Amino acid sequence: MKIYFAGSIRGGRQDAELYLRIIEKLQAYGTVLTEHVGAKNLEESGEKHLSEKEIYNRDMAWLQECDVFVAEVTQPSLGVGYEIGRAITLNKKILCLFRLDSGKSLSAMIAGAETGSSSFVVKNYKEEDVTKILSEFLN
Ligand code: 6IA
Repeated sequence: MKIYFAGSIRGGRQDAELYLRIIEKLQAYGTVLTEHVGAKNLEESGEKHLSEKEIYNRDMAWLQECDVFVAEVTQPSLGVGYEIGRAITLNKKILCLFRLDSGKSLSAMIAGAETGSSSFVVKNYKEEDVTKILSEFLN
């Protein structure tokens, strides 16, 4: 299974370590195409050598290629919102994870996009629930 994981980069890296822990759990189900999203130091992960265009084109190719799309949406990010919109158009199976205890409120454009079917799921979660949520969504 090819998994596209989305998380904030320029929107703010406060949750980067959490992204890495989610990515490690996702790797039990298949290949995470976007491993760098959880990298402690993105500059060291090689992203620095790519132009904006190269990053965009590569990410869009991965988005087309993926079987499932998982986003951690607590830290607002233009890029993640854009990727979710594109993933919907591509009819991908989508899981958005939002931490209620963050004190933030999720954009209505994500919370309201839920279809009620298994193809677009928004979960208010705590980190201890991630294993169970991923198992329900991916199995
Ligand atoms: O707007 P944001 O930067 O927060 O958008 C984050 C989302 O867009 C992630 O889910 C990524 O899939 C994608 N994305 C945005 N920027 C990059 C990137 N730049 N590399 C890979 N994916 C990206 C690296 C720049 C770095 C040297 C700071």
